[in-house]
Amino acid sequence: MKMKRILITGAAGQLGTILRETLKPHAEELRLSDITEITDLGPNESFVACDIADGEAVKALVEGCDGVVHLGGISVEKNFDLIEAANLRGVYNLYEAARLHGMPRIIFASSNHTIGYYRQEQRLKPTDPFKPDGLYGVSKIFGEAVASLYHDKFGQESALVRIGSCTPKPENWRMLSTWISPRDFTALIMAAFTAPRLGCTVVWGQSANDMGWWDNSHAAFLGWVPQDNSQDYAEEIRRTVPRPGPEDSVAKYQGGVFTDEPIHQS
Ligand code: NAI
Ligand code: 15L
Repeated sequence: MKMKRILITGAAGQLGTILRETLKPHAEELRLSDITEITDLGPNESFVACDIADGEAVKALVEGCDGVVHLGGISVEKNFDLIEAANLRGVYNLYEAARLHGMPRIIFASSNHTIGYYRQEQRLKPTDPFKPDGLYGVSKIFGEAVASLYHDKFGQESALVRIGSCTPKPENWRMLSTWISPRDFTALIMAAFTAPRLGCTVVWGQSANDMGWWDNSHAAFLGWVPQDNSQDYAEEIRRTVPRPGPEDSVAKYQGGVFTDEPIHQS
């Protein structure tokens, strides 16, 4: 099924740049938005400059879209003021705008940093308690909570994708567990947009990695079956990337080096 218009917020970023290409065949139009201008627009792309902290601007942005991929915001650990504007106000503005404009399904780019303080030996289900590794992770928990509220109160459907690490291929030892390929992420987005029922569902954003930590069996009803496996790159990583020591945070905690971050001051 081809969608009419998919909105991608944060479209100028790392993931947005990848998904612009992979989502192109699935929509008549991609509405790209960011605070950073995108100038290399393709034939089925349009660009709308928008700070997601600006509620009125977000309302105009969402109008006429039948699906939203919400990537915009702060994507690493930063001070609270920055996170508050982009990730807290931003996600609230998006859900208010969606409520006003027919409740298009939202794919919310949540993160493994909602649970980053779990040890790597642990295996997690979506119902396990949060263990954020910083204010960034806390902001993604807030986003998940807003999505849950708007689902229960208004019926807004969302996929809360706790993305591990989305890159063309895994780049280090930790990513052998956290990696999701762009192909699998794109298929997940389209499954969430097209499934007869989405509800408000947490999905671990991971490929079918032999070394994965997270159980996605609860989300089988979406019909998403990831095709890629970091194992295909394991030998290359063992050969080219030095193995971290067992006491290094990157080998100890699921959130890796994010657990080493201080609370940044404004
Ligand atoms: P990124 O930092 O490359 O892109 C984020 C984009 O959001 C940037 O283009 C930035 O200009 C834009 N942005 C920042 N503040 C904004 C605001 N106030 N209004 C509008 N746009 C704003 O991040 P990346 O890697 O592309 O990640 C995309 C999303 O996925 C983020 O929400 C991130 O938290 C989440 N995520 C990404 C993972 C990954 O592996 N890349 C893993 C887990 C979560
Ligand atoms: C994230 O949430 C970040 O946005 C991304 O830049 C990566 O650091 C990723 O998690 C990760 O944990 O690998």
